[in-house]
Amino acid sequence: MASYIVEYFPIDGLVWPTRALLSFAGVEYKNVFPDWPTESTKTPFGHLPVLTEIYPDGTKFVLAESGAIELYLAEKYIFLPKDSFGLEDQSLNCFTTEQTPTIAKLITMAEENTSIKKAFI
Ligand SMILES: N[C@@H](CCC(=O)N[C@@H](CS)C(=O)NCC(=O)O)C(=O)O
Repeated sequence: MASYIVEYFPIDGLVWPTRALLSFAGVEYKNVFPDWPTESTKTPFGHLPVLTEIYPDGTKFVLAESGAIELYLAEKYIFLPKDSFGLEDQSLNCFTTEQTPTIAKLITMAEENTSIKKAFI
């Protein structure tokens, strides 16, 4: 069975669904908090979260973008309904996807403002 590294900041932010999916799946994962922004160039798009899947033979698969990570894990660990790409699910998906940039902006604000940061943690 694969194990995982979840790279993000030490807050829930955009990554809580990923951590929740990994917990629900009952798989082993480790949270890693990169030294930011120094390590940003090591990520696929200069942002977090990044998921690394590590197979028993040591090979790795790296995936960025919270939505892609969530869909990958949800599909892999069978949390998606049969009609997961149908009208009803994609209608919900359009709302959650729309909120992602807003949440990312709030997190950037929180990084710059201690009182906002306290509200997140
Ligand atoms: N579309 C990306 C957005 C990622 C994103 O903006 N992440 C923020 C944190 S929530 C980040 O890495 N901020 C630090 C930076 O951009 O330097 C996703 O959904 O994963």
